[in-house]
Amino acid sequence: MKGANETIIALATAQGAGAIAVIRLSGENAIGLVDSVFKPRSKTPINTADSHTVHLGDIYEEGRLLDEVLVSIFRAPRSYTGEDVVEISCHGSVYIQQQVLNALSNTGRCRLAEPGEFTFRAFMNGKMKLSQAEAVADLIASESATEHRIALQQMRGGFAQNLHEVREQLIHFAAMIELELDFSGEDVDFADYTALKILLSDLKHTIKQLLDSFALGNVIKQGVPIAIIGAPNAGKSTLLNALLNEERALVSAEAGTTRDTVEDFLTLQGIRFRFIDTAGIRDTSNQVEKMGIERSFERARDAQLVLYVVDINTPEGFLETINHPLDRTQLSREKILVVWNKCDNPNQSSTKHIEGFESIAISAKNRLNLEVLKERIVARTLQGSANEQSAILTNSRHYQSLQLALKELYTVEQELASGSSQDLLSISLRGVIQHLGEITGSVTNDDILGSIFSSFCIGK
Ligand SMILES: Nc1nc2c(ncn2[C@@H]2O[C@H](COP(=O)(O)OP(=O)(O)OP(=O)(O)O)[C@@H](O)[C@H]2O)c(=O)[nH]1
Ligand SMILES: [Mg+2]
Repeated sequence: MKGANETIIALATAQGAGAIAVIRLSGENAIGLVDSVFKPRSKTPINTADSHTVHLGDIYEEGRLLDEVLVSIFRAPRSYTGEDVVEISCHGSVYIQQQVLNALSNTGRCRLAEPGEFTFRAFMNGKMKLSQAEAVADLIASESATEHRIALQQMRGGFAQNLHEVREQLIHFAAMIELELDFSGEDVDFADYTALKILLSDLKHTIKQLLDSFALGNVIKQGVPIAIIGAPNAGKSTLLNALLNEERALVSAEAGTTRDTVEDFLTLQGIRFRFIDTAGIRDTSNQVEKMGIERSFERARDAQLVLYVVDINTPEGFLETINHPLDRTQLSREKILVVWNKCDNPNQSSTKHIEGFESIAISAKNRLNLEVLKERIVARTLQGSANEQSAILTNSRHYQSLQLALKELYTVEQELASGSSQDLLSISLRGVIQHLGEITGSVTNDDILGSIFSSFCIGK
């Protein structure tokens, strides 16, 4: 999804002849934008209206009445997305609804929302809880999404439930240990310590994996970074433009055109990518170009995948050039996808296989093989990261809770190993339960009591 500050617009309900359709806008200038085409009956402009108010009036485009509508105002942060939101309920035919939508987008001050983008914004603005994590899939996926979307969805679901189940078991153990305290002196073991150790070790593994996944979770929110690297004139900027389908970066036959990095978002198969065009890498005495090249290295290092663009007509220096960023940035070879560009030239030499690198032949200029390249980018991204993990952590609060839980968990393990007393053990175990509870729901001591009474009938 593109710029987060833009106002977005979409038809929010099903449309049909005679039905009422709701057009929703969200963003900084949503209210001002609607104000520019809306004449309220009350004569008081909606610009000054309070949050959660409804206004009857007419929508005009260039003096022409389009429809009589109801306009609902929701001011930030008290709205679905957390931004200023306007909902326009209009009637009339599908044609009229479309006209109203067009009148708003024709102002040039908003753009059509991508699928799930309202939810995405709600999530980014902290309007959504973990229990709604399934919606995260929607926010990054397009409606036409494929099995990758399902894969992502599955990755995202589940982990809260898993932690919840482990927490329940820990509560049971804590209850047993506390019971032993009540019977102290009688040397009875209610708790199965072997089972507890296994459970803790599994939990440790799960938490570590979740903590590791946080980097990827963040990456998904920010867009998976894909750096476009290579020698000057290889066609990096042309490739960026071709992928984005717009003239985003300057292209010229002169080597050293791109000095600073240029980046933009593109959603492929439901995954949000951030493509970064960089300055061509070469030895130069020009200070500005040098600084640009320094940036190219940085972007390559931070990227999830590096598209290393090589002009197929001048592939000779390939290994020297590629070794340069490899040496400089400790870039791992697995992160590189070699893109042989300019494959439209009839006199070109054939592509060379380079040991240790996956490569693909395209023509950025003539848009040859671009779809294959996109597919490889998606596949490499899923294979490189997502597939290894069953769940992705995206919330920094959960990240902190899990870190604390892990710390307490180490304490419990130490105490178990050193044969600490039950009361110490119970305190640290409760610590783990507490921090897990911060993610899955609240924990009270009643939970522990409840478990005692439900699983045990003391005194009977
Ligand atoms: N024939 C052909 N020419 C291409 C292709 N891609 C890019 N070019 C041309 O190659 C030249 C350089 O393209 P750019 O996209 O500016 O190259 P760059 O890698 O961004 O170059 P720097 O910014 O200088 O590092 C331009 O004249 C492009 O039109 C291609 O697929 N085929
Ligand atoms: Mg360039």
